[in-house]
Amino acid sequence: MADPRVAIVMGSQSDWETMRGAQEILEALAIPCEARVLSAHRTPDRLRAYLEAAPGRGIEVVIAGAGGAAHLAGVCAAHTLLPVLGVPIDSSPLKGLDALLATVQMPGGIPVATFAIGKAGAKNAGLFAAAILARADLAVRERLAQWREAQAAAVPELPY
Ligand code: RP5
Repeated sequence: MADPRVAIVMGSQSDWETMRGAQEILEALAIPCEARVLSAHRTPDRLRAYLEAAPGRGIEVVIAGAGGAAHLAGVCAAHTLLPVLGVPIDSSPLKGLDALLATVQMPGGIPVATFAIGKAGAKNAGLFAAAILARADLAVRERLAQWREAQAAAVPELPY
């Protein structure tokens, strides 16, 4: 298998059901990726070591999904210059609104690109990672264009 170009990290195994949406889209676009459970508060040392090694392993984009007081994406961004795409997860009693605010409201200086709460956010983060790679990778750009065309073709014109 090719070396992963996109890292999908999440705070808990319970986030996988949502974050697999990012993996599915990257697989559909033939972009190698890997998924890891790395918590900003439960496994901070493991998270830091992973991020520090990521660029040297060929990782170009980090997708970070977390719920609750979701500091994972911000902590990822603090430890790497790679673009970090944050996905708020609706795993808490506040149904992801807490995670959305925690992820999107980064103080100036350490940016996190924040996506929609839940599965749509995970899917779009995967597509956005592909768009980043497509800037310098013609083959990815062509596959992304084909994917968009197929999506458009699958939308019926009539509502009934
Ligand atoms: C966050 O707490 C995780 O990202 C997850 O969304 C949430 C709940 O985690 P578990 O208690 O299910 O492990 O850190």
